[in-house]
Amino acid sequence: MDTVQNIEDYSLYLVISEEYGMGRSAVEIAKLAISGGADIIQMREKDKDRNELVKLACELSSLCKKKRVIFIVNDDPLIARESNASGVHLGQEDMLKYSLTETRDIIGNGKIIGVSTHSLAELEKANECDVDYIAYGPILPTETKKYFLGTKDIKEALKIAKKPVVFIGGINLSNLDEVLKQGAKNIAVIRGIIQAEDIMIMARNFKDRLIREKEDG
Ligand code: TZP
Ligand code: MG
Repeated sequence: MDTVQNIEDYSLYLVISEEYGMGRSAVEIAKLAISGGADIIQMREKDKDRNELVKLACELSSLCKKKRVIFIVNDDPLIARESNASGVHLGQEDMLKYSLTETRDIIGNGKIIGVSTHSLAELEKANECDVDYIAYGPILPTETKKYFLGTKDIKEALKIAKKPVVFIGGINLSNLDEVLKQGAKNIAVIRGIIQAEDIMIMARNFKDRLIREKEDG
């Protein structure tokens, strides 16, 4: 069995959707971001068929394994298992299709389950479930969602969370300080990194800032 791993504080979690990558492939984006210091890569592809998803997940999974980076598959525990990913990330609707019990049965005990939450009530519920981390957001305006919760929720979320929280939504290098000032320890990013001209340097800038926060508090 794989060793149990979970996300550590001050992790940089990159969510990859090729459609936002300005023509760059998910593998290319992942390689650059890992060179820059990304700790976790999630495959979040909404426009691919199952065969394409499995193929890409297997490629990303072996790349991440080589680089000792956590690899998470979005939406589908079966694809996470088929690609030997580190874990799976489920949205609130995904959990209607695969309960957390089924998901655990599919991916196994040594693997990571993360869930999306969009309110403090959802976060409190996730606290009591078999999940390893909780994503919370969108905390800032993002093109992906029609609303945002605001960075003031960060402190509140951390007060009640019993698992690592990853904050997501609209985070970029310019607002990262504000997000960290509110106490965030882990952040997840799509556009702020994958739309950078130089993905490696951008990932490195994010990671350096997280390391500084870890060292200086
Ligand atoms: N869940 C909440 S916000 C979001 C997801 C998947 C999108 C985050 O994308 P970006 O580009 O970092 O705002
Ligand atoms: Mg989903």
